[in-house]
Amino acid sequence: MRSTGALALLGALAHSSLAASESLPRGVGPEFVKFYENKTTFTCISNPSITLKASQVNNNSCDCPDGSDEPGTAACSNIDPLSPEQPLPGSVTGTTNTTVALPGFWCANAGHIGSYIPFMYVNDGVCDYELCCDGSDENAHAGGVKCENRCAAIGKEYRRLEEQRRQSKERSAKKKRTLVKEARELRRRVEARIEGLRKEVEGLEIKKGELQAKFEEVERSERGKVVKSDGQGGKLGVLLGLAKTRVAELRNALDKVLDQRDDLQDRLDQLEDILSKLKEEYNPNFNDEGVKAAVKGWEDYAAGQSNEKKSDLEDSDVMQILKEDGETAGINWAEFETDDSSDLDVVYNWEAYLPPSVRDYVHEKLNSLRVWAIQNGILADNPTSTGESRLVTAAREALDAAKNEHSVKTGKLEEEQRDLEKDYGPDDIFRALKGKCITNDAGEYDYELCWFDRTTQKSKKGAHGNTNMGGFVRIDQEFVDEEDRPDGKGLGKGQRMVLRYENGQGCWNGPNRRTDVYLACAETDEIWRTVEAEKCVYRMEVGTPAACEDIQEPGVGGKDEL
Ligand code: MAN
Repeated sequence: MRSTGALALLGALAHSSLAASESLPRGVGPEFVKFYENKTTFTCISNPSITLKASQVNNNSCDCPDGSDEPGTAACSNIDPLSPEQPLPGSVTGTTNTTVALPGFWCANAGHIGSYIPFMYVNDGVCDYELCCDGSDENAHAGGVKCENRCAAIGKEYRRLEEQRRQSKERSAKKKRTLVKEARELRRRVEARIEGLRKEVEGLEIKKGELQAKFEEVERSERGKVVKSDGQGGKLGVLLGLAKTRVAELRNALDKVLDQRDDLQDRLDQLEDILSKLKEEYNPNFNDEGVKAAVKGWEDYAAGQSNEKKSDLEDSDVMQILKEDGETAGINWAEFETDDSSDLDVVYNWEAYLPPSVRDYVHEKLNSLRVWAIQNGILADNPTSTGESRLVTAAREALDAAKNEHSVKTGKLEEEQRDLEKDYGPDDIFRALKGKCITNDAGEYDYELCWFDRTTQKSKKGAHGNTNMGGFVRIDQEFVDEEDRPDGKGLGKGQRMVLRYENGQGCWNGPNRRTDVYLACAETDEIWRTVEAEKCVYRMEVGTPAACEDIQEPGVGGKDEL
């Protein structure tokens, strides 16, 4: 057996009965049959001016410049297009300026698949079963080598494997179709949620407007209620307000009366002074009747004064009353003001015992009920300790709740809209995988890939923990060209999707970790291998049905239905 290399260039051609014809020279491939059918002469394919005798074909001597007279020997192998240094058939060789006519020695491989092998492998004493399972390449038995025809067994095994591959492809394609369906359903759900949220947000905008108007109206009407503006409610509140005002009025009046009294006392003292001086200094020898009567009157008055009883009200008592703090006037008003608990508060406070999940809902419902009941006179309004009427509080809370709900729902709506616009790959397929994780064991570490989320390096040595190798950012396309692997777990050749995961944990003295996840078709999601291509830059090769080609579903559309 030989290594592939140049052999890989060979295109496997369909088996042709023509090529197997006994009448043709050995090694002629099906597409060249027409050049060899004339039995008497042979004309060089690319040099029609040169005609040879039929016996010169396959006589082990290279007579045509294009090598076409030796389709079944290695005589012209120096211009073999299948040898690595040689040009392809139909092209002009650089050195000899000749055109290569044949692609190689044709092995018909009856029972398997016919193919060309390089002329230099013909009769070289090695059985090239990989490409020439019928052993026809060693027809001269050089060195006594005889290659048996193994095409039956090789063909059978090949067909078995081909069938396996076909079935696997079909299963992969089926899984992919399932993923596409799931993705479609997930997208539909996102769209439905967006629709629902849009309506909710619209409704909440209206509700917000209504509650805003209601709040403003309640606030306005509450401001107009004088009795309630002192921060107290109910009958006691009214009484308290009245009593405070009345006491203040009386204190003011008493204060004024005392001032007036002191004023009059001054004037009385002055008059008494004048009269007592008149009594002392008047001349009794002047017989002035008026003066005599005044002195007599004064004497009577002075005698009466000394017998008069003093008032019960001591100045010090009055002063004590006036000295009290103007606000309280000796009464502990606060005792009445701060005790604002009522039966209603018990009702208001029981909400605190509800689980948080239902509390907001119940609160909002109760609030609207309360507002309605207060507005309709069923429930008494009962101001809070902050002095705001319960009606205003309830209206404010209802408005705040609606604002809050509106902003939460708007946020959710925007999030869903962003998600809908995100690139989830062809047919949105990665929607169906998002969030799911797969892991592979790679010696020192386990590597985890969470689709559209993050990649993680998990140290098996307990102390080192997990290392973030990057968060998902986008899908790219890259052309890859890799040798096929016997187990099929490889990227192969072609355009492949690459998921970029970036901005992982910082690398010591280096960049943040990142991962390139290369995808190829496989029946199940599996990390085939993870390598650290350069420090902290990881490359994962991953198989997934999501990267498979579409195959027509058997029995759906196409010729099957005709
Ligand atoms: C850890 C691992 C390695 C990485 C080094 C860089 O050991 O994450 O993959 O190369 O850190 O310091």
